[in-house]
Amino acid sequence: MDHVREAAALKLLSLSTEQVEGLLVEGKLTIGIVGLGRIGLPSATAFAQAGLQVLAADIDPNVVESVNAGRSRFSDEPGLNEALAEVVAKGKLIATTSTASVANQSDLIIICVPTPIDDAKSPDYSYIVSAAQEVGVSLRAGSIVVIESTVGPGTVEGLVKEVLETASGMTSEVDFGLAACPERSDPGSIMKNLRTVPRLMGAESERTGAIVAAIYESAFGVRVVRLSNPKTANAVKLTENLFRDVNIALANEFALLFERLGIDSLETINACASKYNFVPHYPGGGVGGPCLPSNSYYLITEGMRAGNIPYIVRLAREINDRMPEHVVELVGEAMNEVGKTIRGSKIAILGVAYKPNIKDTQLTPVARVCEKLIQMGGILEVYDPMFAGEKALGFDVKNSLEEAVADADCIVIGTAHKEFKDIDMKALASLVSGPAALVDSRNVVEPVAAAEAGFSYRGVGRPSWSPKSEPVVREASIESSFLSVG
Ligand code: SAJ
Repeated sequence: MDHVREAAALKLLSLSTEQVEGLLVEGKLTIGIVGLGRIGLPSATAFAQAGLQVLAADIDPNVVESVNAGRSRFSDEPGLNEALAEVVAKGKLIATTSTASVANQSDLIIICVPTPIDDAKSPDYSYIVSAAQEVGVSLRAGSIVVIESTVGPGTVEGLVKEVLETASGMTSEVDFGLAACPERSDPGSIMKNLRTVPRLMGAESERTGAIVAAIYESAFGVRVVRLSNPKTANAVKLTENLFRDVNIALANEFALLFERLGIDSLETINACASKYNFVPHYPGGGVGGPCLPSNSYYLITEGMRAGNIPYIVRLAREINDRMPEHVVELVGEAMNEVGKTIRGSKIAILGVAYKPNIKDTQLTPVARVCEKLIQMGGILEVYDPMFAGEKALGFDVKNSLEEAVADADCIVIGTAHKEFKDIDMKALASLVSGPAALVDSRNVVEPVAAAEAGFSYRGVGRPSWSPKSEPVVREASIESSFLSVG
């Protein structure tokens, strides 16, 4: 092992936590961030706001240029733009396309690059491998590497460590430290979450763990939950996301059943929430975003390797992935009720983002709804306040709701943006080519109000209403109970 490799000005790995805390107070630690995405950029900004020097790398030169100009592309992250402009102006955050220079000049290097899944639904770790490769080549002895990207349990101790050791010619926990500190921030409130949500951290050694914990606690003022090793930290991260995906699937399954029993699943969920140990999750048009639709497959992949498939996790994916088709079924039904068919009809889509008040369509379930409706001959107009006047999902997004719904035969609510919360149903009904259908895939509008305004109303897990304000019990049909056993 060539220990002659250039040593870091200060060998972070060999310092006591007291020494580290001293350097933190003096702002004498350099933090390297690799990947300036929705997690990396706010993290870089927050570390710089904590008085630390931050060097940040991104493969996209446009991203680097805008960051060095103090501009962020995440207009939907409250507090980020102002904070970024401030720390860049102070010279506390410098961006570059050179991962090598960041690795070579930083004491703690944090990798937060995407970990998507490929078409075969297997984890695609190519971004994290190339980042680890580039960091490894320029890593200085004594530095510590932290993985914030979400990965399968064992990937940090396995694949990532191997790449770092091979590229650097050094040994983890001898020449450099390695830890996992999976991000837990909610897109749309990341700057706040960074300073309020306790962090998870598992390191390859107690020493590295203590140093990394000291840095995160000092920089963000949050508690660090120490786990016994990186794979456990990653398992915790996946557990909390899959807990969510599985409970959403349960809510969706109940919703499909309750639609047939004429029971309002929202009423049931709100009543259940009166019990102390019930965690409400809500049915809807599906599960989107860069996290939940992919995270399950990290665990399923590890499970298959270990000969123990997490069936509930896999089934939950199946249930949630079928919800867009159910929304299309509701569109067909509601339109039939007003004597219309999807083919040749104008359908207004309100909201394409994968969740409310965010400018992000990654793996949005609305895309599948649109695709299917177009295949069935529907003519779509789209309005989303986060993309007004811009392109999203290949659509020219209208500048206003009114523009999108004008003369529509059907309205589909795809995302529960706050702008849609208080829509005046009667005013809306005056704009459409009545009688029209309204399908709410996100429980935004009041069913009765929609029916009283003359819409044929359908909602996921909600009682259906005809335009004459009469409740409609949906007919049982085999294909809808797609998981009917036996
Ligand atoms: N959804 C439902 N019903 C619900 C909640 C959500 O259908 O009751 C849908 C949403 O509409 C959306 C999808 O699920 O399409 C994901 O929504 P989300 O609120 O989970 O949003 P993400 O994916 O942006 O954030 C999740 C969060 N995880 C947890 O809350 C456990 C966030 O805290 C994580 O940091 C993030 O994943 C991540 O990066 O892993």
